Amino acid sequence: MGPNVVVLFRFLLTGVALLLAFLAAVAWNRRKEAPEAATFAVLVASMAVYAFGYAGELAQTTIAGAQYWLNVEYLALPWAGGLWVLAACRHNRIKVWVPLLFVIPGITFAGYYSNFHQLFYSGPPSLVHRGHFWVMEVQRGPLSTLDNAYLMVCFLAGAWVYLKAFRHASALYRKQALILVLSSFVPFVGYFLYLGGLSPWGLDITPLTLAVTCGLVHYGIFRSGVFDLEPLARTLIFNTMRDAVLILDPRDRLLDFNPAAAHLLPALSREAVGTEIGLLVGGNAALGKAIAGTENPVEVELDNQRTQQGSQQGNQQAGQDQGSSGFYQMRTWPLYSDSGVVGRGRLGRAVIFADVTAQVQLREELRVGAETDVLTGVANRRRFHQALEIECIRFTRGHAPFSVMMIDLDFFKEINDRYGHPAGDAVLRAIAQLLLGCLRKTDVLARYGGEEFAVLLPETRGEGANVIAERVRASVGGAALEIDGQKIRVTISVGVASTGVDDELDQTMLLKRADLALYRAKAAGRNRVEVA
Ligand code: GH3
Ligand code: MG
Ligand code: MG
Repeated sequence: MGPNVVVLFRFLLTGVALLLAFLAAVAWNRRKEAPEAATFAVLVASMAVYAFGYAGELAQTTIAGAQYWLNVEYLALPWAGGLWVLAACRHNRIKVWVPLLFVIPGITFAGYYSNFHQLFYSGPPSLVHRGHFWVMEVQRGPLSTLDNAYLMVCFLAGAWVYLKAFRHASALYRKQALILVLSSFVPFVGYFLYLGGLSPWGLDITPLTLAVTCGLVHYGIFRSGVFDLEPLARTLIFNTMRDAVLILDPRDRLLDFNPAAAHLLPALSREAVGTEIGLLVGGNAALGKAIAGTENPVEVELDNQRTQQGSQQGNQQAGQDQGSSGFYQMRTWPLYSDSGVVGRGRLGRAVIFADVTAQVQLREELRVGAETDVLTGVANRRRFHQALEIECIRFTRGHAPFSVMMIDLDFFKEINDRYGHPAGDAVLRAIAQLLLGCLRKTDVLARYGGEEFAVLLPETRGEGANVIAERVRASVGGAALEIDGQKIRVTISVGVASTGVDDELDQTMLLKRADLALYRAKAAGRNRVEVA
């Protein structure tokens, strides 16, 4: 039974040593991605030496043999504390002066191997049989005590750094940060038990606890992206910035996002981390395409959660437009590791959405404004000519016939003279509304000049246009407009021109014909329709 426990424990230690060596190699391989990975690799490698040396020590039954393996352990042991603190600091982007961390290890290392003036061990070691084990018993000198104390202080300092990171970590990194906090306490507890004589048979269980720590950190590296943990300042900016940011890995899987992004894209959640972004925004094909595409920057339209959720932000759009959406300028940036060599160590990319809704709305307002008559709100002369141009193209392609009407108010000067210019303006507005009421949605009513309107009637032949013109004339002529409490009557004269069947279309000629017809209507006594 006895030897079995010894064999089992040594077997365990050797396994731990091999596992640590493997973890060290893995971390070393990732040193380009994260500066702390190299430090971590050296730390883990030193722990492997420690565990390996201890496994050797426990197999010995002579002082000389045990001493030999203790010497192997001490190659690594003094440096562990400094390495642990350095890895923690590098990990959290805390600047430290590296030599400072290794002053005491340097002294204790030299002290151990020289045992100068018996400062490390005050007397010769002895081998005692305890439980199933032969264990070295040493008489600690001041340097040995310093060595132990420094290791403990370092374990605590590392734990403190990780605890601080945990407190500032974004919600997404809480889990990783917690793993690191816990893992940094485990070896401390093990070492404390050993020094306090509380470990079974007085065995040094530190190598075992270290294996637990390294295993947890290993889990962090492979499963939770511990080395991708954001530094504190960057996390703060990331969390409070108004632009929505997604971080994607090289295979477009979601790694992280900020609160603004969660606000914008409800599909984002902690559970969604690791899922391909295309699947997450599957409902919005345009967005998925934009994210996957190479165009940069690109403008995307997204349902605006803020406006949909109601008016707590006082957004005026919310009331009038339920399905209101926002416009976002999307940019993507490749992300590189801190070692920063472009083309190497690419970690993924950031996708940033800047809210440009206000700019897009302004642009739209300017566009509409450039085409609208200020007084009446109907199209202006410019818009009329655009619409006419398009209709002409349609006509020459497919011979879709259309008509135009030129409308002029009769004796409008007298209205101005009698009721005043503001009342004249009100009459113009009222007439515009009357005309709109007589027309189809596809017709284009424009204020063409002072008291002159033009109407484009798509897909309308001469006969149809005459009917509409007559309806319009009768409607205006029969109406008594209520302006400032007074009833005002106005009549209009209308000139109509239409495209013929085999016409060579001349836009200017068509308008001129309508104008001539209008002139004839005026000459024939006004309040009339004349056809070109
Ligand atoms: P008719 O067309 O029947 O020959 O007579 P008219 O009095 O309408 O003819 P004219 O073209 O000589 O007068 C047009 C008037 O329309 C002159 C101008 O004061 C008025 N007018 C033009 N633009 C505006 C405007 O924006 N507001 C107001 N209130 N009046 C305008
Ligand atoms: Mg007139
Ligand atoms: Mg006129």
